[in-house]
Amino acid sequence: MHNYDPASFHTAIEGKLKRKHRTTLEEATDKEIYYSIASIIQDLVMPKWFETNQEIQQNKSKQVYYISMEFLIGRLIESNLQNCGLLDICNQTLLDLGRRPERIYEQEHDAALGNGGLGRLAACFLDSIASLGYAGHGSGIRYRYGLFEQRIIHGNQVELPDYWLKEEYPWETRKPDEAVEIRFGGTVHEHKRRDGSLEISYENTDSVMAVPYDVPVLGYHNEVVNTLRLWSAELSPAENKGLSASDQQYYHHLDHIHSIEQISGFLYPDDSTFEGKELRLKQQYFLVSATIKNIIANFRRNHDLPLSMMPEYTVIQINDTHPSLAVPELMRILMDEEGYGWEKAWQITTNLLAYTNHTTLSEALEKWPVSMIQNLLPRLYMIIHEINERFCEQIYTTHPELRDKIHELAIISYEQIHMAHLAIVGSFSVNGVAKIHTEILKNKEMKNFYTLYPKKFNNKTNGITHRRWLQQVNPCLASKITDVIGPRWVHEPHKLMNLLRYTNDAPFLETMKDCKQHSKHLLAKYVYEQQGVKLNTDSIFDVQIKRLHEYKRQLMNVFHIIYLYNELKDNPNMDITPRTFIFAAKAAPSYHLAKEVIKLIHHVASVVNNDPDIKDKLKVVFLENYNVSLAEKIIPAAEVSEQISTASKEASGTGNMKMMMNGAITCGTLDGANIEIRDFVGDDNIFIFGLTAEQVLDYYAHGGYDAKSIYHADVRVKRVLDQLNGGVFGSQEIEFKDLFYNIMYHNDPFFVLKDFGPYVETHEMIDRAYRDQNHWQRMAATNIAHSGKFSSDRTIMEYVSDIWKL
Ligand code: F58
Repeated sequence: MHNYDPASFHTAIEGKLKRKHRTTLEEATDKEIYYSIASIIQDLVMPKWFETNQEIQQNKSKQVYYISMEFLIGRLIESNLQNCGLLDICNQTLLDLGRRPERIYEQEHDAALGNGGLGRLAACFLDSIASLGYAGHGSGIRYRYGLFEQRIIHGNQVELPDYWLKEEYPWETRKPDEAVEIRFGGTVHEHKRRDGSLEISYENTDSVMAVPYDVPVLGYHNEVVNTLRLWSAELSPAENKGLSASDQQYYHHLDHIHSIEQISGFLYPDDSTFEGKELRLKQQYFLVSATIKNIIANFRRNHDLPLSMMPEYTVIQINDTHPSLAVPELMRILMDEEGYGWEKAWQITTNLLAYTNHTTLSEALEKWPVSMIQNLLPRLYMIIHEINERFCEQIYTTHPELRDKIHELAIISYEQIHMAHLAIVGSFSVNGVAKIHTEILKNKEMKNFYTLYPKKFNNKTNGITHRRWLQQVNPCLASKITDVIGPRWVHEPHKLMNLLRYTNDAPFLETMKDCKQHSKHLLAKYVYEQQGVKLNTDSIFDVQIKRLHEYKRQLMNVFHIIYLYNELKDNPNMDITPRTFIFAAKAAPSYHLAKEVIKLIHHVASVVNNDPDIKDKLKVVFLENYNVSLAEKIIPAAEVSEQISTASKEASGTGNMKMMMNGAITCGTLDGANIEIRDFVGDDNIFIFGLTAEQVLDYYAHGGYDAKSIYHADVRVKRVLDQLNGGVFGSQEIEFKDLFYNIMYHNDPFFVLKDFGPYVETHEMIDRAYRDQNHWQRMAATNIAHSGKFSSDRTIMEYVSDIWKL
C-alpha cells in the first residue's frame, strides 16, 4: 500500500508537522507526531478506500452489514500501521528520532464504544472481514461519550465521563451528504386506496438527522479498505428555527436540540442486565432506521434491480437483539414506502436478516413495554403486532403440539415485546457463539423455537483477530514463532499448529520463556508507575480481566487468595510458588454487588501486599480502567488465565482465547469456549474444575444445593466467610455484609462455595506444575499452537460459508 522507507517516512512526518502543526521534528509534541502519522496513513488509505468501493460496485459483490450497538475498537494507530505494512518502518523512524513509539501511539484515546465481549467481537470481526477481502461493513453509533472511565478512590469505583472526542479523531470522515432523516412518535393515519392497499401517513412526528461518520477498516496487506459507519444524531436542518434569544421558545428549542443530540450522547454502561430505558430504545431505532435506509440507498446505487432482489446481494447480521427493530423497520419501508404487500415484504425481510445471540441470562433478554413502543414508534408497533398475530396463528395451525406453549413463544405477551422472539421469527439464521451455548439455546432457552425452526439454528464459535492479539501486542513472541515455522501463520492462523513440532524443542521453549519474562517486566513496570507496587516477576502472573459480574465469579478468585493468605499466615514457611493475582474489571455503575467485589479486592490487596510475613509470595493488584489498551498490556504477560464462570452462564468468552494465544494456561470451568479449548489442547494442557453446565442447570431446576452446609462442613470456607463478615478485610465490621448475605441467605446463586474446594485443589496443581518450567512451557506452546482455531478469520469464514454466502 505504500512506498515508504525509513528516510522517506521521516521526511513525510516532517512535512506533516510543518504543514499541519507549524512545528519541527525537534519541537513537536508526542501528540503532534501522532496526528502527523495518522494523517500519513489516511492519505494512503483514502484512494484504496475509494477503490474498494468502486470494486464492490463494479463486481456487484454480495455485501454483509454488521449492525451493532457496540464496536469496541480501542486504538487504531498501531493496527492501521501494521495492516498497511508500515509498523516496522514507523517504529524504526520514531526510535531514530529519539521518540518512544509506545508514547506516540498512546496519544490516541481508546474508542470505547462498547462494554465488553460483544463489542470487542464486532471489532475483531471487522478486522477479519477486511483481511479476508470480503465486502463487509459495520454500522454503529458514534456515541459522544464511550464507556465510562473508571477511577478507584479508597477501593471504590468512581465513574467519570469518557469524552473521547474532546480532541480530533483522525480516523473519521463526516459524510453530511449521506445523512438520513429518522422519525419518532406522532400519529399514524391509514387510508385505503382504491385497489385495497393501505396508504400510511404520519402527523406530528419528531424528526432527527442521522449523520454518518466513516472510519476505514484496513485489511491486512491486501489493499482492502472497508467501512465502519458510525451515526451521529443531529437536529434536522428543517427544524432549525431562527429564534431570537429573548424569545421564550428559544430555550425550548435549545432543550429540543439537546434531547436530539442525546440519542448519540452516550453508551449505556451495562452488558448483562436489561434496563427498559426509553433513550436506549431511541438509540436502537435510530441505528436501525439509519442503517437500513443506507443499505437500500447503496443497493440502488450499485444495482438496477427491484428491492425484492436485495437478499441476493445483501445480508444483515444483527449483533444480539439490540438492532432487532430491523425486522419491523424493513417491513415498514418495504410496505409503506416501496409498495410491497405483506407476504413479499416478509419474504424479503426474513431473507435479509440473521441474528446472533450472546447470552442466556434471562435478566439480560430485552423486553420492551408495549406502551413505550406504541408511543415512540407507533407504526412499528402496528407491524410487530401483526407479525405476532400471524406467528401465533401459524403455530396454532401448523404445530398443534405447541398450542399450549403459544404464550411462551409469543412476541407480545403480558404487555411486553420479547425482542429475542422477534429476532428469531424475523431472521433466516439464529446462531450461538460457542458449541455449548448453541446447545443450551436449542435444548433449553429457545427449545420451542428450535422445534419450530430447526434449520435456522447454528453455531459459530467466537474468535479473535490474531493480528491484534498476538502479532501486534506480543511482537517478541510473534517473531519467535515466525523464526521456527515461518510467516505463513499470519495469513493462515491454523498454521500455528506447526508449532506442535517444537513443543519438545528446548531452545524454542527457552525463547518463549524469555518473551514471557520480557512481557512480565513491561507489565510490572507499568504497575509500578501506576500504583507504586513492585511485582515479583518470578511469580506466576495469574490474570482475571473481564467485566465484573457475579456469574464470572471474581469473588471465588478473591476467596482463594484469602485462603492462601490464611495458609501462609499459619505456616510462613509453606512451600508455595510465588503468585501475583492481577485483576482488571469495570462494574456497571448501578451493580452494587459487583462494586462490592471491586472494593473487596482492594482491601484484600492492601492487607496481603503490606503484610511483611507474606514477603514476595503473594501479591494482589487491581488495574484501574480496564479497556482494550490495558488488555493489550496485560495479556502478553499472563501465565494463568482465569475463566471461572458458573458453568452454563458464559456464552463463549473471548479473553480465554486471547490469553491462550499468548501462552497462558487456562484455569477454567466447562463453560463457553473453554470446552472447545479443552477439546483442542487436551486435558493435560488446561486446568478444568467445577460443576458442569448440566449439574448447574439441574440444581436450578430441582434444587438440592445448600450453601450453608458447605460453610459448616468446610473449615477453609467457614474461615474465609467469617473473615469477610467480621471486618477483617475492611475498615468496619459491616463492610462486606451484602456479599456475605448473598452467599449465606440467597443460597450462593452462582455456586461459589460449591466450586471452591475443586478450585483450590486445581490451583495446587497449577502451583506444582509451574515448578517444572520445561513442562509448563510445553503446555504454553501447545496452547499457542491450537489457538489458530480461535482466530476470528476462522469464525468469519464460517459465517461466510454458512450464513452470509458472500
Ligand atoms: C458477551 N456478551 C458474552 N453482552 O457474555 C460472552 O460470553 C461472549 O464471548 C461475548 O458476548 C461475545 O459473544 C456481552 O458482552 C451481552 O450479553 C448482552 C447483555 C444485554 C442484553 C443483550 C446481550
